[in-house]
Formats: sequence, C-alpha cells, structure tokens
Amino acid sequence: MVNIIEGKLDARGVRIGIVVSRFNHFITGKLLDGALDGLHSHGAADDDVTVVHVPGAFEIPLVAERMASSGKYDALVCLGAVIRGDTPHFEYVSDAVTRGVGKVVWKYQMPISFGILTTDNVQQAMDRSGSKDANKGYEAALTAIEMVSVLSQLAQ
Ligand code: INI
Repeated sequence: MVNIIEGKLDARGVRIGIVVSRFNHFITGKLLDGALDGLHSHGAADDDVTVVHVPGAFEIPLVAERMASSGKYDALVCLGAVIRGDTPHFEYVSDAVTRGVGKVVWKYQMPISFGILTTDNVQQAMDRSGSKDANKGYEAALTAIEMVSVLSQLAQ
C-alpha cells in the first residue's frame, strides 16, 4: 500500500504571520484582503493572525526573518507587488526579495509562501489580485495552511 501524505486546508489553531509591502498598495491591499479571506474561510482565528506592513518588497525578507526567528508563527505569507518600470530597478528588487525569502525558508525550515507579484505591467498585477482563485494572496494563504499540515504529518 502506498503511503500518501496530503495537506489539509484547515487553519484552525494555525498561527500565521503576514508580511505585506505598501509599494503599489492598490494591488498589495487586495492581496492582503485575499489572504485574510483565504485564512478566515478555512477556519483561522483573528487572534492567530498577525499582519506586518513594510515599505516595499525589498524590506520583506528582513521582517520575514525576524518573524521566523521569533518562533511565534507556524507559517508566514509574504505579499507584495513588483511591477516593471523603465529602469533595471525591477530586476534588482524582484531578485532581492525572491532570494531573501528563499533564504529564510531554508534557514528556518518553515513554510513561507511567496505571494509577491512580479509583473510586466499594472494590468497583469490587477488580474492576479482579484477575488478568491484569481488572487495570489488568497492562493498564498492556502499554500501556507497546506504546507503546515504537510510538514506536521511528515514529523509524525
Ligand atoms: N517596491 C515594490 O514593492 N514594488 C516595486 O515595483 C518597486 N519598484 O518598482 O521600485 C519597489 N521599490 C521599492 C523597494 O522595494 C524598497 O522599498 C526601496 O528601494 C527602499 O529600500
């Protein structure tokens, strides 16, 4: 018989930290709404959810690192929107935040979902910050819940 481990989408009792950047807030606010919707609709209690606002996506990894090291969270959800402009700044910010969040995942071996949009234009970002499944924040929240469940089953 094959052993199958699958994550359950049950956020009851799961302590979640959200780091969300303000840059492009008309998008990141919607990602945050989507993430909170995803958590609430899967049983998360308000008291178990902490939201930290940071200026831009570049600042996300440092705060994620602090939250991870605190031991107060079972998973983190990182939300941001890096939208391509006319300068290479986009490449530097998106590269730094991707690598930075990845390092925190490996250092603390904890589920940290990547709800940071890196898009070529505003329209692409809007298309990914709609409701439910069309919202990468919602998706990132569900990923975090699922990964907490997968890792806890692997630890048994
Ligand atoms: N920050 C973003 O979150 N998204 C962007 O699109 C962006 N662009 O394009 O510049 C951006 N820049 C700010 C950056 O994240 C830092 O906050 C800033 O460089 C100060 O450290």
